[in-house]
Amino acid sequence: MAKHFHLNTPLLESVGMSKRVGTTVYLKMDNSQPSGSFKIRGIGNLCQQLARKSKGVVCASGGNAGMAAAYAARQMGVPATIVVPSSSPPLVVQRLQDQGAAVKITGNVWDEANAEALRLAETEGLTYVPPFDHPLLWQGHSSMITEVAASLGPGVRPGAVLVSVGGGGLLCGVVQGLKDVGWMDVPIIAMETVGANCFNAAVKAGKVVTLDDITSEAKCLGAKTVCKKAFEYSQCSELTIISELVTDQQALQAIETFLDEERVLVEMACGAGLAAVYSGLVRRLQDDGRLPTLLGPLLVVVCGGSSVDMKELTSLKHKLQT
Ligand code: PLV
Repeated sequence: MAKHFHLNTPLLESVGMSKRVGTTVYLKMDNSQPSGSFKIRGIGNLCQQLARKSKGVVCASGGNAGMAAAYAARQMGVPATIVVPSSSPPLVVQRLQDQGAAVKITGNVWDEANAEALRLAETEGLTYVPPFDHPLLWQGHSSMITEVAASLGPGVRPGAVLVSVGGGGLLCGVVQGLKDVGWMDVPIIAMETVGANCFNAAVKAGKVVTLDDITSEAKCLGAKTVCKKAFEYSQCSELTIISELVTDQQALQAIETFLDEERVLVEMACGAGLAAVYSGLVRRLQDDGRLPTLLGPLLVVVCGGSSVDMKELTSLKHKLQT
């Protein structure tokens, strides 16, 4: 049995992005994880620790946490039930089933699917796998920063890190990783889409708030409430976390540019992060003095995602053009 389920992913220099930002941009290619996203780092870690002897795991997911849970469960020979909201496209259901999981569609948004997953854990005695709110997830996700530190080599550190935020698990993992390697002062740009902006709403309100609804097409960013830890980090004076929003149109455009320039297809959740570069936001933050003029490279976490194929991309284009 392998020690972990995730891979050490490549760190690639992006010529196209570097040109736009005016400093070297490195892409941490977590789209190339076996489950299609970074999620396997944390969920693999959590499943290894909590689900080895389980009679089954249950996870509520916009898609990618479910893919990771299904993948980890299959590796461990444990059955997986994944609860997805009706907003997840059919291709996600198919991919989860192909991964060997039983799929249940409940509710319109992730929070409703999660209530059902918690109920199933209770009534069926299954191990509940949270998609973003658990220290074992953050510990697993932090491995991506340790890998980046090893790839960059001694003496090189990023000028900033760019991530997408859904429920905040990736953000918490990145913060933990930065702490682990002594890069706690490196600013983090935390990106969401308008309509899936629970972190930004919490930062603005000065407390954790619950969104009325998820109106963005970035369904995998669609948690209505950010995890408490992510909010606490946003309030921590030792950290610089810049919370910003892009529109769905900007996220979609970013996916297309990334496909053209890097030859990799990612989903909207990831497009939200990439859009910070392609829409000129990173440059603007520097011009406004909110982000220091980057001396070190910009590290972009390519979180990936399985909720996309050419058909889904075309359908998104139609939806967002009107
Ligand atoms: N997606 C979760 C939560 O959905 C899920 O169930 O798959 N990038 C991608 C490709 C993602 O799938 C997610 C989360 C994120 C970024 C954001 O990560 P988080 O939730 O840890 O902030 C509701």
